[in-house]
Amino acid sequence: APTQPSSIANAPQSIKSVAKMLASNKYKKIVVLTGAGVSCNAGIPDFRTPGTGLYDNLQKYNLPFPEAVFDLGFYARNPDPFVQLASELWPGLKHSPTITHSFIALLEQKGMLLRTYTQNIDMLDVLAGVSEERMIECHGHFRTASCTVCSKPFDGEECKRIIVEENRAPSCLSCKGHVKPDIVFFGEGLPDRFHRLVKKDVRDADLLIVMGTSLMVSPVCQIPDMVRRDCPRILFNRELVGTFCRDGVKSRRKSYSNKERDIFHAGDCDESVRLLCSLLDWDEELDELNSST
Ligand code: CNA
Repeated sequence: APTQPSSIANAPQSIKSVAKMLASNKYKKIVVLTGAGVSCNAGIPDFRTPGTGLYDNLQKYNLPFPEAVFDLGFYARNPDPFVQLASELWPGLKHSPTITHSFIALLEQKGMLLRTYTQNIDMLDVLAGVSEERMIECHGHFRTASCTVCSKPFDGEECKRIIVEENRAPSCLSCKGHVKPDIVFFGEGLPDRFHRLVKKDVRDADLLIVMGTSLMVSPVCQIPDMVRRDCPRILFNRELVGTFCRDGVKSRRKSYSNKERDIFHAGDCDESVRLLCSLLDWDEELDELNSST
């Protein structure tokens, strides 16, 4: 008989349990929720990881507080820090989807994905092949732009050119206010699409997979507490976050406590996803998807 690689034989129980669930054919309405952690391996820093996170590396911008870089009031007075940051991190220029992004696209390909909610603004899920229909970019994206004063739309390509090549904030053609890409700043509302779909999605979800987020930003951080009580919750993250519990202890009841329904696997989400896909024999499909991006 073929021998299994030792990494599979020694896979931790948490990953084995998730593999068993995904292999069972029971879960066809998976809701995925991601944050900056899933893009760290693509070379985009997250916010809050001590040392490497963006909030620890903003000294050169001389900000009064780290969040100012995404603050509407501050942008009106001083758009330069955001413009500099955006020109360095503009999506699609330097960064490619990670294994975790491709895993989400694979779930869609297999007909198991109801929706993926990302807090990221890097558009890597789209590049990985997740369809617009299955995707909610909760904090917006860089494809379109508008005026921060009068909300008038501004050409997205022109906004990119001015920020990346001229390193300045574009001016609104009507009111001369500062234009910015349509990513959600602190104090701004989330896109209509989020509000339109979230309530039904959490009701319909049969499995929740959360990856690479500190669950600190509202209202997205509430999603894990909005799914039905009988919806199992999986967390692939470096640290335990939100209301997730460390050890899931299964019970036969219909309504579970978090302790009973949660599975937490600590570590790098790409490594967790890779191991999971090996157990499921999905690794070839995963690699194929990832190398085509
Ligand atoms: P965050 O608060 O920085 O948290 C990131 C989380 O991911 C932390 O819990 C980390 O421990 C964890 N983490 C980091 N690396 C890994 C890894 N390789 N594997 C597993 N877990 C990891 O970021 P959130 O997304 O929770 O915060 C929400 C903000 C961050 C959103 O508004 C985003 O728009 C914003 N953001 C987005 C990007 C991006 O688009 N790539 C980058 C930086 C910040």
